[in-house]
Amino acid sequence: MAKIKEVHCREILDSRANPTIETTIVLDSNIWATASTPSGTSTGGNEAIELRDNDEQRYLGKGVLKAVFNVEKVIGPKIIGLDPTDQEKIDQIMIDLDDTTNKNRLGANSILSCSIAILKTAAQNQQRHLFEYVWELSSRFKLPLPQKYHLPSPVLNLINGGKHGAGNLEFQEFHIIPIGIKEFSEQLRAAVEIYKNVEQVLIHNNAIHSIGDEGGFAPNLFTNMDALEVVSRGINQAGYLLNKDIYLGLDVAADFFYKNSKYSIRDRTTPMDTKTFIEFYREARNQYPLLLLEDPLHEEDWQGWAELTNMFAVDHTTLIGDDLLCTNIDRVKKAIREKSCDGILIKPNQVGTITETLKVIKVAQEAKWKTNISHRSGETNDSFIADFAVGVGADYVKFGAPARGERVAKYNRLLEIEEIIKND
Ligand code: 2PG
Ligand code: MG
Repeated sequence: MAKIKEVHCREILDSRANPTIETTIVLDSNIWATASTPSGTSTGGNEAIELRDNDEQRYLGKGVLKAVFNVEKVIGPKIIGLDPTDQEKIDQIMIDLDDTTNKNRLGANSILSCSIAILKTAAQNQQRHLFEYVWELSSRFKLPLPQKYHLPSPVLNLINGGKHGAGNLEFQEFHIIPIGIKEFSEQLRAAVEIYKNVEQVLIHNNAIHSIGDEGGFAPNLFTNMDALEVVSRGINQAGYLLNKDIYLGLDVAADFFYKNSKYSIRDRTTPMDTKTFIEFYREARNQYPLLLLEDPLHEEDWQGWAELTNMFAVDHTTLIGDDLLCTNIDRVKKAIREKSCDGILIKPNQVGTITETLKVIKVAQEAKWKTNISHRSGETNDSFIADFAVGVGADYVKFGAPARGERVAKYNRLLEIEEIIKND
């Protein structure tokens, strides 16, 4: 078996003009692969730490030269000579080297770029498709995989608010989920047609303001609920049926507008306590049934989460924990015990290694939760998470709007995987 021969790392840029890192691993068979790490902005309080230089003289403090150093000089020497198929062992070496609970010594960005690059070189060395290799790894980790490969349904973010949009909406993401359409390529086509129609609806209403971080429109509207109305009209205008072909979803990212134990949004004149905000959702669901509802409440509002999950179970709305869970196994186990949600957003950089990510997915799948593999708002053109989602048998993927290079790189890779699977 080939061994790791060289580990290189460099500072590159992400989609928001912030530096991030890219690691290249070379094997003694001269096979090599590169992986880069994304970066979030609406981050949960329990995420692993992304190491930045904080040197105001470079990139306004956002440089990542320390992380580059950690990959090349701290991690590199410890993993050179190792077998790249030994994912768990190598990830554990990095976890031990870091030796903190939140990766704040070496940085989750340093560690994750190595963890993914190792996986990619191993797959490449065996001349396997990346998703096939991830599937094998998932079986090694005893994930309850489906019978055969299937494409996850895309959750596409057409309107951006909160920290991602320069418009006036507090809710962060307004999704369409074309789950009523069978083939992935047709789901993507529908999403594009709806995206263009949503743009027309916004232009017609003089509401277009700008494009948000994830490629969706960032309008000024009277209320957050109006954005769901705009998306519904776009679906209709494009000739698709709401709640038959296309379903709606939200990432509320409620931490953003939670202050002094109250939720303040433009839909109501006064700030709401948890009980009143749950009532708001109760009314909203009659107008707009949702398939997925992510982070509807603050990440420490555990009691409220359990009440909402219970309330929405009858509607088959899945409550997805992102900031609530942070791909963190202890928080996931607590949420399973307390029935706080029934779905999880998976972001490898919230935890820092592939091994830890797979362990979290396993626990979530065993609890019969829905899994949604997600990009970050700051992305690169690395399409790894598309292969990863297929390889772990995920239900959904969330890669943003069907626009902008760093978003479509991932959707386009799923198109390719769909073709590979069909022809097999
Ligand atoms: C989210 C993500 C991705 P960020 O909240 O789900 O859409 O945003 O990467 O900024 O945390
Ligand atoms: Mg989120």
